[in-house]
Amino acid sequence: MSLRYALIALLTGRPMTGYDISKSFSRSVAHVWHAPDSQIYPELNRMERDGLLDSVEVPWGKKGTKKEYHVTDAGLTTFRKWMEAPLVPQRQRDPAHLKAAYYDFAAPEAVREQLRQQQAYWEEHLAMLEGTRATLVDRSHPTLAARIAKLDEHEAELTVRFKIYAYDGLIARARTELAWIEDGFALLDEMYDS
Ligand code: VNL
Repeated sequence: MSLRYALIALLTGRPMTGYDISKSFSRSVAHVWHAPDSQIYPELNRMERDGLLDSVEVPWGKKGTKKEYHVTDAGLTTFRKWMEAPLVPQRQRDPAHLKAAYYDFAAPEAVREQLRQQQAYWEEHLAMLEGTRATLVDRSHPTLAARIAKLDEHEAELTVRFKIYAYDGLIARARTELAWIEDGFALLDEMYDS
């Protein structure tokens, strides 16, 4: 359900074709709400059917056209209502933590390998988040740059600061995951002699 809010959020920046949405989404909103293209395209259709988005045909290639989506007034109202509604806390649901509680059922080498894979993932993810954050700070992120082009400086500052705030939360989490993985290696070393 939140995917539609994530898509409205993106499209409040500027109207986009489905292809632009998919490309831009993966470099921005996906960091806070991951979704594959296989969910995005059908959701855009449903959102247009439900009146949250509207589309116009824009030229594409030599003779073709493409749908460019924009947020309708109804879409913006729906989004604002959701933004101001109470936040429902998401209960814990992470296989890494489920497994961690029962790693006594697995061979230590298998555990070590999974910790290594998790570590590689989080290191890469952290670097990506920090890189993206830097493009928000200097306002060079293309999605953000297009969004703030039509804003005055005070509005632009507000837009940018909240985005940086969101990334600071993601970066802090990634660092915590990495420290926790280190603790996992230390626990293996302590409990199994090699
Ligand atoms: C936007 C731009 C969002 C860059 C982002 O992440 C981002 C935006 C939530 O303008 O919607 O990294």
